[in-house]
Amino acid sequence: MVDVERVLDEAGLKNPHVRDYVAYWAEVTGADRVEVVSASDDDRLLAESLAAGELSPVTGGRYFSRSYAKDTARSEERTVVATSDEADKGVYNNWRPAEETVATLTERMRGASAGKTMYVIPYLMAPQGSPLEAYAAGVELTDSRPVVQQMIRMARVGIDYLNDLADPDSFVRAVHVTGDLPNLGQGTPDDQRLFATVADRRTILHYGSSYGGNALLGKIAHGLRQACYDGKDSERFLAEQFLLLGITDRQTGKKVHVVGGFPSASGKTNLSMTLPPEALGDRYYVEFYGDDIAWLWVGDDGRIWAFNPENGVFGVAKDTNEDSNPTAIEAIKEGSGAIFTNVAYNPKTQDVWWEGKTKNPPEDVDGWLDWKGTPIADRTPEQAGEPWAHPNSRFTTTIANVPNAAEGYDDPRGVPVDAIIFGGRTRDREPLIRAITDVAEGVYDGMTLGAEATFAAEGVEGQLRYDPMSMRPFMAYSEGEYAAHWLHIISHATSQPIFAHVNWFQRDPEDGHYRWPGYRENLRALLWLIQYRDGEVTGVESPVGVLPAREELNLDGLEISEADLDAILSIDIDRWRQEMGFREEHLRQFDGLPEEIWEAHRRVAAALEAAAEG
Ligand code: OXD
Ligand code: MN
Repeated sequence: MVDVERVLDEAGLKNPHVRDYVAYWAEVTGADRVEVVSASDDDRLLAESLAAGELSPVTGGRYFSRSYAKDTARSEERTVVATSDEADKGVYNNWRPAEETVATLTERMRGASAGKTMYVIPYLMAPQGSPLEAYAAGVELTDSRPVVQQMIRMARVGIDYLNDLADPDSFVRAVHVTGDLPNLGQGTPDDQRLFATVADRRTILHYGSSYGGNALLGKIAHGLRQACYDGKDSERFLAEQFLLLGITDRQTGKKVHVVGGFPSASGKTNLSMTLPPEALGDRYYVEFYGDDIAWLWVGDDGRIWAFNPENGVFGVAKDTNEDSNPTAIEAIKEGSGAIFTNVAYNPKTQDVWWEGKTKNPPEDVDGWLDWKGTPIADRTPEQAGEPWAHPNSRFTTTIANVPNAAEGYDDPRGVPVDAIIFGGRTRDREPLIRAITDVAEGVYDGMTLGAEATFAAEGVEGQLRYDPMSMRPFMAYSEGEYAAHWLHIISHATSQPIFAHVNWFQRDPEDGHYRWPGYRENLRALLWLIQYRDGEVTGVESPVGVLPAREELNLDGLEISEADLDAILSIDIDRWRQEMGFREEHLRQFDGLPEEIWEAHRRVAAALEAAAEG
């Protein structure tokens, strides 16, 4: 038996509730050792992991890790939200009763950390001193040392965050047990993995994975799922899978902040870290606050305020390069301490590579191993086309490494939000940007957000996979109540942000080329939005919002054809009418959707019918 009391005394961990919690789970999991960690332990833990072969060195003080081959992504089917109130059941949250979920997980975790160390990670998902601090503290217990290193990059980690809580019992209890990965039946009917947020007990129990998205409990389980629940329960805030960025106009001195939700693979990380287009670089300065999570609340001044609860970036490596995201490349360069997971690795040169890092893979394949550890040189001709890196391979780095990180990213007051944008991935219907000033219509737009199914097999051609507010995998309670809570929070603001829907992905049906160049140029759409909000331009009314008049969009230094510009600054009424039918079906799934949302839907539908009649 570990002498938990002694370990906690030695670590100076005084909070009695935390002590009881650690002692309880040390006993259940049967860990051989308990160790309390802080960010200052990073170097020592890295050295231990290198010695143990859990990490491999990458040039310039960076690291590589490879996870078990069947454990490389979040598992949405195995992820549940549990509470004691069945009314919390939604369409997407895989609701389960709290009691039996805790019992099942306690049994799975029993003795499962035998022989291992249980690390105690006190963390805060907020800048210290923020008005939402009561919802931000947590303690993750994990039996994986690489999870500790990732948490140190992704959250504020240290014992002081726990000893000085206003309410010493108000911390999230987050337990991560890896389990015997080769024997968990991943993807079979007897899958043993289970990832539960027991939201009304503020307890997170994740069993059966060491992949970051399942194992870094501060990020997705606490920062999104638990906080989504707490925000509603307290009626104080929204926790969303949103980026947060700032744009400063050096000419006028005006600074604005934008938050935005984008379904996976719709360019959220790239936009969050964007630089201004080359030709506008002297005038505008873009600052990074966060790429994945924002908590939003109404400030004393009646505006919506936001911060990013994270302290790092857990980004998808694929297609990250000097053109798509130069700031990310800078944030993971030598000296950054970045950790790469499931990329291709070369132990001889201590280099890493992923698809899209450079146009072609390294020419000299000597030493290169694919993400499974198989030498590239040994590939058969049939295997030649297989990716070197896993498509969900990742980099983990702290925000302080991002070159355009905002000076105020750590400010506990957060920043005022000027615009809330939603962005899908749509080839033919969504214009470049449409502004929405009505709050209910803005929330309605978020509830009908989606991305085109990537393969025809995933859905009907032209029909979206809906992902309300980009929260589909993180929704903690029912969608109807979720929409009501949004309306409640936003309409309490006396000065409301403008909403908009953006789409960088329209294509020419003839040859398939993207009509808009994307990446840095996307800032042009946001600049128009702010001008529209400030009454500097009038835009063009449409049934689905206000579009930029072409002369209003700043196109300095951009080459784009007239045909492409026409297409992205107009709407296809017939495709929109078809979409309204899909939306109706989608919204009907949700019990208790507020009448304001249905009214918004009917208003848009009626405007489209009127436009069709001409
Ligand atoms: C995600 C992530 O899976 O941010 O959404 O990692
Ligand atoms: Mn995410």
